[in-house]
Amino acid sequence: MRIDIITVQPALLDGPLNHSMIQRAKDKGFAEIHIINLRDYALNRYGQVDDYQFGGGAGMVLMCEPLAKAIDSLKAERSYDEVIYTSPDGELWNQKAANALSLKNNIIILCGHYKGIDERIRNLYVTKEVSIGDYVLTGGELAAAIISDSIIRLLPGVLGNEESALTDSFQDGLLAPPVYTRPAEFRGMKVPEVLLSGNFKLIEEWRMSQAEQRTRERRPDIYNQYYNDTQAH
Ligand code: 6GU
Repeated sequence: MRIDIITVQPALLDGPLNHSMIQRAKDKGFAEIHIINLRDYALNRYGQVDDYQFGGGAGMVLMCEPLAKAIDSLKAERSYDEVIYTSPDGELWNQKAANALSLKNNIIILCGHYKGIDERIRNLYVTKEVSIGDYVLTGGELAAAIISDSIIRLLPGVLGNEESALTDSFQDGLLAPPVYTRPAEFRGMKVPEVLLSGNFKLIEEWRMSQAEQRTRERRPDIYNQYYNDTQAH
């Protein structure tokens, strides 16, 4: 899979996508991430990529021409499955959306900045608008990193244990159950007996009931969805 991220702040993406699991996914050839500096497509030698908004008001808007040039030059090389725009007014990002995008080959992520991008670019090029939550960020770069991370870790082979993505929180519609490691007793607190029993059927039942209980208590919205889905089967 290839992800091209168009941004006016490439440095913000240096850290999060160049370490740990995502770096390993790139090293192993499962994912390619290319950071495109929008200023390489600036209008003039001053590097201009934004301008005041028509109608007045505070805040700059990313201009049509640099964005169109940047996207066109990528599209001249290969076809893209999605052009994603990161913005607080997009659709809320979730595991289902990450699963769907992990099946694509090439995607562009356009990072919003300042007041956003000219509406005509959204109409002409953008196929999907994504928000990562109901709060405002200074720019879309951190959102692009989160979107990329959540997609790439789902690609087959990226996680060491193939099963571990399947047992994530949300993957079966529930939050994950509690986990424990050594020591079996810490400051008088013992690991639940069942986990030491070696009885895998009992362990599986315990984990399922813990996951259900935790989801019911913490995220009734998710629990109701899960409950309705399992009743329907
Ligand atoms: Cl995707 N971008 C910005 N700038 N703010 C956000 C967001 C995205 N998602 C939530 N807040």
